Amino acid sequence: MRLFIAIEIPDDLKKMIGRLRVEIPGTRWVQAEQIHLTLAFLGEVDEPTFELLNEELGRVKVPEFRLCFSGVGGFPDRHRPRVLWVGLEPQPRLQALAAMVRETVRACGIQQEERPFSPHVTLARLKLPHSRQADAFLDQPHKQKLPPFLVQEFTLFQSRLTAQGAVHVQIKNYRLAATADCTQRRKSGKVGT
Ligand code: 3AM
Repeated sequence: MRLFIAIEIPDDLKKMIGRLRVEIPGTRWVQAEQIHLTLAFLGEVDEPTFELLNEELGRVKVPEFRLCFSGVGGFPDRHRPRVLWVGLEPQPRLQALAAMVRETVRACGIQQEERPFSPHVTLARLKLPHSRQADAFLDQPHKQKLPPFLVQEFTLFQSRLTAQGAVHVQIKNYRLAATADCTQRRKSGKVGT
């Protein structure tokens, strides 16, 4: 099974993010329903490792937290973008979650890249590295348009490679630890810390 671990984005936000799409030559946009925030990419995992991983991921306990989107950007950088993304405001609990997830994955014998975790939601992949339209897209202020959301779980996904591209299937959700501040705010209809 080809696996990765990510934070699922609420459906209404996926739709809003999907609407950031513009016409850029040589660009493959991520379909709105597939939009996610990757914590770790695992690649092919055999059945015994999967069983171990499933058990160990259940032990990852970070308190729930709120995520706020920041502006758009490009990898490797905005002047030569191969990937367009929308970033997230710094959130120590997100960094802690990604570090624990990656450590758990490593402890299960699955190699992880050494590059530091750089929180982003991939919007599109570009085959042509430079275009006026990509420049214009990256110059737009998207910051205020996306509301924050509460993260209460993370998800193990299978990525099935098909002729139409990768299809993501949820395998299992892992709950984060509830916090008094988030619970209180949920009751009052506000989004938590
Ligand atoms: O969410 P993003 O776009 O950062 O690029 C793939 C996507 O990340 C990444 O895993 C996420 C879910 O598909 N991915 C795919 N193949 C990869 C690989 N061989 C990979 N990341 C690292 N190494």
